[in-house]
Amino acid sequence: MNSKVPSLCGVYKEYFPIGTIVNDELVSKDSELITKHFNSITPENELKLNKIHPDKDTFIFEEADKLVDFGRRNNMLVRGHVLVWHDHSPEWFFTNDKGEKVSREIVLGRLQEYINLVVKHFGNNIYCWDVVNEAIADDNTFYRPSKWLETIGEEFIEKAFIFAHEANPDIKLYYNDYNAEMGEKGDKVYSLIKGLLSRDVPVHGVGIQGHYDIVFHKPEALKSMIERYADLGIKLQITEMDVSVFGFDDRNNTLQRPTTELLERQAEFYEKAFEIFREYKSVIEGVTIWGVTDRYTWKDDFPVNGRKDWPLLFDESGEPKAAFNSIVSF
Ligand code: 9MR
Repeated sequence: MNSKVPSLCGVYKEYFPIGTIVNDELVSKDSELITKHFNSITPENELKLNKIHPDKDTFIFEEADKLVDFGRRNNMLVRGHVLVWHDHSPEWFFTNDKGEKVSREIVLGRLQEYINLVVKHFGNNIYCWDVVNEAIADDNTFYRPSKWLETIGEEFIEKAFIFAHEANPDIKLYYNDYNAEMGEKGDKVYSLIKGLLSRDVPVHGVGIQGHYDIVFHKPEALKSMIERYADLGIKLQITEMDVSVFGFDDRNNTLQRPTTELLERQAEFYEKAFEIFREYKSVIEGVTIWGVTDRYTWKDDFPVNGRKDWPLLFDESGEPKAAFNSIVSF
């Protein structure tokens, strides 16, 4: 590893923690990069409901425990992702042994039990949780359709926060979503949070996922979003940042290597966004990048399987990219 490369989280020591995702493979292949540059981690998938509680009688904590322990041993903060999500919510949660739908009360009871068990299991080793993820719709309806909404109604959101707070009042509780800073979806997320706060629901922060691309997104949009939430007195984290070199619906691209021009545009995006994050350090409690090197990113399978993308700060061999340099020199 190049010792001349500054530590990213070292550079940001006076600003906010800098995070990345971890999973088994990343920890075994990239632990040097992770421990040098990041002081916060988010298990990528291991804390999701279907991973921890895939069926009624099975609980699997081992995978998540290993990752949380990796964070603890390296003095890192650990973010918990995620307690309630429309995705990865196993069918058994909503049905009985015969496969018939169960009542609202039963689902609420199961949710409370689940949140209580998981939040207590990790205790203060997880300092903040994404309690509810992506509950707001992308279209012109308000809530995203989900089993949670269908069985419990919109109250599932506040109930989840209340259950998590009851399980451990010490930890920070976040609502997490993508495009939460933009357009009509941003307005809906804002009004959801405002409503929760007005009813004294224990929500402490908004996670702006930050899945950007150099075609559609503009870093400047972040400014007004940050100010808006700051006025509510709530904290923010950028929880899943990456910057695709393609437009989000660009399915057909067959580029073998990213061009210098694309990498420079990407670097400019990161530079401007981080300039804004630094300016608002009093509101921003952390910035997490959704990946370590371009060798592994969920964007390789989105929007279509196998289309390579290069959205992160380090290239496939672990060398810092222009994007990295643009956020450590200011
Ligand atoms: O990066 C995650 C990928 O490995 C999983 O297959 C996928 C489904 O569980 O989730 C990805 O992470 C998502 C995160 O949990 C929530 N926001 C969107 C992220 C990218 O899809």
